[in-house]
Amino acid sequence: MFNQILEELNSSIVSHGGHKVNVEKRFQEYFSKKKDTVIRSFLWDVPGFRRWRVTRMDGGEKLQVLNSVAYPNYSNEQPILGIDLLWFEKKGKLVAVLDFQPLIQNENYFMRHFEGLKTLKKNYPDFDSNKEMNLYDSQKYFSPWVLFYVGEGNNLKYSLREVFIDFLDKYWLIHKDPVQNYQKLSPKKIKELHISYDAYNAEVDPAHGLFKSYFGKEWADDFVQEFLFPNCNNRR
Ligand code: BLA
Repeated sequence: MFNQILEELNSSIVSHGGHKVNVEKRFQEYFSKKKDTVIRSFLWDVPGFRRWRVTRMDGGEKLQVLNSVAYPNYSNEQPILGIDLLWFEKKGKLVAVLDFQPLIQNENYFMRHFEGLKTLKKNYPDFDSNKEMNLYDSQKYFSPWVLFYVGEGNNLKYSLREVFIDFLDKYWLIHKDPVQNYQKLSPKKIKELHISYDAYNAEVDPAHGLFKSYFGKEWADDFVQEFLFPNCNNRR
């Protein structure tokens, strides 16, 4: 279900000057103990970003995942791009979360970066499951306009691919045209917030339990701490 969306993501990154960089061997591709599931990860070097990671998990009709996080440079206070798409084909259940993940919950900050996402939220009213967020704290690194769908995947009103393309386009817009006329966060502060983003997510991400069951505890621990959220141990 997500191959096409992954291709859209890759070509969008390339068209913005990105190129693939090497991923450590043990995280590039890893098979489950039963060999029926594979997880592959990619890293991109993209102008304006300090890290852009992409993970695709293929567990057949049990579970498909496309997950990506893009961290802007520490000199840029714009939100972190967060994408988490899960398709449980057997159950017919889709979980789709697309957000500009805010570094702080502040009106002025929202005004600087969220006009585009606000528009999308109006255009896709079905992506409104915010209230059901129970694993994460919706006040921590989620925006009030997070596009969040949980439910039947087969009769979604819109094409997920179109929503995805729209979403990415809006993110590139804030990247190219940052609003200048407000006080910005300092690079030092941005770095601290990126570090606490990783620390928080390494702690709560439901992926960890899932990875443990498929790939074993040791690999799961390493993958979460060293690949997904490598800044998680940098807290002083
Ligand atoms: C939910 N994400 C989930 C769930 C799983 C994953 C298993 C629970 C699904 C369910 O409801 O049954 C899985 N997360 C993954 C995987 C990876 C991962 C496999 O990181 C890594 C490859 N999660 C993110 C990002 C966002 C995010 C970047 O990683 C933000 C856009 C959001 N995932 C997110 C949210 C939920 C979720 C909001 C719903 C959880 C809740 O109800 O609080």
